Amino acid sequence: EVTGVQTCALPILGYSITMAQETIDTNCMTLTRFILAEQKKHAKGGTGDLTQLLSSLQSAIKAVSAAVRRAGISQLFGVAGDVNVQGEEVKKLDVLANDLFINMLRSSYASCLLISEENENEIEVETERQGKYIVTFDPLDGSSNIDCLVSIGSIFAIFKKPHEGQLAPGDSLQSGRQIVAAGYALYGSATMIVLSAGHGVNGFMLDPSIGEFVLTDPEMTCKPRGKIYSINEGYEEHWEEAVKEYVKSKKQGSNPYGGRYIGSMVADVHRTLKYGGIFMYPATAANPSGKLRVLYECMPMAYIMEQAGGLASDGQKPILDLVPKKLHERSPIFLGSREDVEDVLAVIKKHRV
Ligand code: AHM
Ligand code: MG
Repeated sequence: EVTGVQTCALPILGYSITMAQETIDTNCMTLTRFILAEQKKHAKGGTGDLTQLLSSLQSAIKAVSAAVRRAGISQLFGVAGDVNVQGEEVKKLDVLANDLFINMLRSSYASCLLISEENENEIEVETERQGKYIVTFDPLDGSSNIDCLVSIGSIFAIFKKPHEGQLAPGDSLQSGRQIVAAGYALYGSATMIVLSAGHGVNGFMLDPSIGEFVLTDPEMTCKPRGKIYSINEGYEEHWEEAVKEYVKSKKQGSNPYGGRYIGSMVADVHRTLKYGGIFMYPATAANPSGKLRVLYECMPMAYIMEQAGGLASDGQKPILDLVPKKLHERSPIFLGSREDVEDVLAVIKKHRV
């Protein structure tokens, strides 16, 4: 006879997960260490000013990254001039990024002139803090993507003051061939700096546990041909015939290219560098010079691409051969895998004869 409640003893399933052991590399190649080593190798007798400058840029980028990561929480989104719950004025993320870049660069004692996308005029560093470098930058590019959490980035190029003595008008309008170092920071699923100082391209990922950028992508190269084209197709009707023909050709045949367009130049260029392919921002009927700015968008990206074995052209000549006449001058741009860029240039040439 069965009395009482029968209980069925189910075994309690217990298990333990062994988390991947966090290993700490006691000899990791941080960006600062890498720059120091590069300077020793390639700039014997250098003053260390570039190292100092790059280290200030790194500080600005770390702070921008931190701000980007908690923008929603700390109410950085929205319009500049908004007032937060404490009644303090809230700075829009791109204004904050600009302030960070300017303040860090100014206090590096290595720069004399700053050209920012956010400032109509160039910023002259106080005489007592001046160094020999001219820095152009877009502190937070991809503004339309900020509020929806899509990847954004910072872009920069470093030039030298072209002469001794006091700054003179036109010092900031140099050819891209004068660039000393350039790169970008991508605030994506991780924060990454991609940098070149004229000896190839290297990528460093921010390790938040130590607050350092660590070399993760050494000697980056852009493959000679990719399988992705990247352009804002919404403007197709307004492109020149050559661009229409080229983009159409990428969609035809049994093996069409994939289309990808994020709308943040840093993210689109970074993907092009990593996977190959082509990124284009051509002229349109309304904007015969395209949209992207020569000094702090086109040139730094062109420098990285050329250093990685790729190409960057305005449709006629290499972007790095341009000499802008105005600070915020724009240029059409076609950049990426060598063969892909050569293809579009061939179509453009065919249409111009
Ligand atoms: P921004 O400097 O106002 O952010 O504009 C630059 C951005 C680039 O990141 C991107 O490549 C391009 O604008 C996208 O423009 P569009 O929306 O016209 O395709
Ligand atoms: Mg921009």
